[in-house]
Amino acid sequence: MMNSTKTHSLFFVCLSICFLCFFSCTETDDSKDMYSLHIQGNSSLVKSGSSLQCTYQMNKKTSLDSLAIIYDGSKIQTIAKPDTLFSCPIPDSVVGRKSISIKFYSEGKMEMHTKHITIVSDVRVKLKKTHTIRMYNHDSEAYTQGLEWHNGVFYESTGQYGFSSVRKVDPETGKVLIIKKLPETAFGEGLTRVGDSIIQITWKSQIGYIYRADNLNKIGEFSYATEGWGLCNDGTYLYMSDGSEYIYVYSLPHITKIKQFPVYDHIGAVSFLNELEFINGHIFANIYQTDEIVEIDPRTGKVLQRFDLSGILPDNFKHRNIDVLNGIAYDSENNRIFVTGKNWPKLFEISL
Ligand SMILES: [Ca+2]
Repeated sequence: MMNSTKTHSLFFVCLSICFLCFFSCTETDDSKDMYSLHIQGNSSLVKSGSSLQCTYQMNKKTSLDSLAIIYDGSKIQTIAKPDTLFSCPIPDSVVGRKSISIKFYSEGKMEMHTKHITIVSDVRVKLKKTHTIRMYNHDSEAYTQGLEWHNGVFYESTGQYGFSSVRKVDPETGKVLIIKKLPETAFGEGLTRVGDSIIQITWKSQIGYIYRADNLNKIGEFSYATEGWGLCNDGTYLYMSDGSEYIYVYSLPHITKIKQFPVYDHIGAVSFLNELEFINGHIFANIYQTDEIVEIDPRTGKVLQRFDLSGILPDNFKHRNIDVLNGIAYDSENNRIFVTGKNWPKLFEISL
């Protein structure tokens, strides 16, 4: 027969186990989120400068003192004793994927919930037709990948393995004044002039070349991590495209990557950004495989205007090797814009 002391001990051990189990279960309940956050509407299509309607649900009986709204890492607003439906103001700034976090403050505790949203441009862009002002000759064997105007001549980069080059071209005749061939392994892409130098990038070899602008003698090389498509500069930064919706920003003169930003219109991301040109504070980009050029604000990534160049090359100049529109150049002294295409026999001055 079990003595009464042992019976009592066993009883207390069992009681203790039940007690511990109860409190550990209660602790698990305590760790459950006090709040749930919901964003109303389409979080993948939030207009820059608009307001996002948010709601929260209280999963535990508590007293909410205030909440703070954190947008893209910065606090933008605090609301005391908020209603369950509240507005999150979206700053009129940079487009793309952003985070929005809500910090709930209640009874000395803070709980944060984060959602990801996509900010599109608030600028509703319509396709605008361009007009040809003048037509020039262009080398119909130049697979144009980069075009720039400086001091009365065009600087041009051409592509294709075994045929890539950098060249200086007389605008009036289309005659090639100086040409330097690239290695067989390099596929020439975007090109831009910085001071007395011409900078050219290549498609997949992640190597860029630097030349003297006067004689196109190579004076340096540099590397980068993406594909190289288009290139332009504003005197302080180089802007590079890689066929995606991103533009990569490099500092000058040492070509060091600073950042990248995505380009969006009012519908979504604008990808296949190709040849670039910097004109009056904005970046102009060919959209690969289309007859369109977009105008981009480099401070926000928003598309400001969209231009339709379809039909610019008359049918009687088309031949079997004609490829897509590519190449934008700007003569800032005379405010002239030029465009051409891959293997196009003509080059055009246009008005936007
Ligand atoms: Ca250009």
